[in-house]
Amino acid sequence: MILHPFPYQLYLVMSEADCKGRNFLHVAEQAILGGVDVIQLREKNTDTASFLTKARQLKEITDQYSVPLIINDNISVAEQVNAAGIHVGNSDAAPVDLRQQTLLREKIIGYSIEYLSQLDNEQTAVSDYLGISPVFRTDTKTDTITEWGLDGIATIRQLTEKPLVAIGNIHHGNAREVINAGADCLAVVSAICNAPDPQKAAYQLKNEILK
Ligand code: TZP
Ligand code: MG
Repeated sequence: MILHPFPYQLYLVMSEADCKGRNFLHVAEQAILGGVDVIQLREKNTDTASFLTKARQLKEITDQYSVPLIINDNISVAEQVNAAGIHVGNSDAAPVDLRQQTLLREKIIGYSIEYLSQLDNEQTAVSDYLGISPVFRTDTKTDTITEWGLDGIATIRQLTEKPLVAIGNIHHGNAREVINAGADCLAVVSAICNAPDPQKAAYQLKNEILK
């Protein structure tokens, strides 16, 4: 699937654990009602059977609202739930190989960028969007390499026309400047999953993007 122009602006990345004891399906639904356009299920340290169960549950919610569900780095889960796409990082399955899988050929493939050199590679060429990972340092994911910052987004923006999804410590206080720097879409975990009111948090983020 070639997403041109990129139709999403607010992207929720979540695991059950990210919701810290709250019902993740309820958080997802509230987030959608607040304006989230796309959801990625990113289960780390979870076996495939349990990942699949969660993905099936979440897919019921996302389907109700026609919101695409993206699966982080698990081809089997992505295929079994007929997800809208898959997201991978630099050390995961390669987008070029994913694109060759019959069931993923027409799906969204997202690819996280941690080095500028990745912009020129064939993996970027076959991906539908690039994750700018992370924009700011975050406690949610600490095994990261490059903290891109606003300048990094601006640099990448000049080097590629691929849709850019910014992630890493984005919240409603910095959302506008991340968009101004050149991001097409903002991805968040804690700004929504840990918000007292996930629907309101999504709504406020979306408002900043649309300003
Ligand atoms: N990839 C890069 S940073 C990150 C991921 C999955 C976590 C972002 O979480 P938060 O809570 O929005 O900073
Ligand atoms: Mg990964």
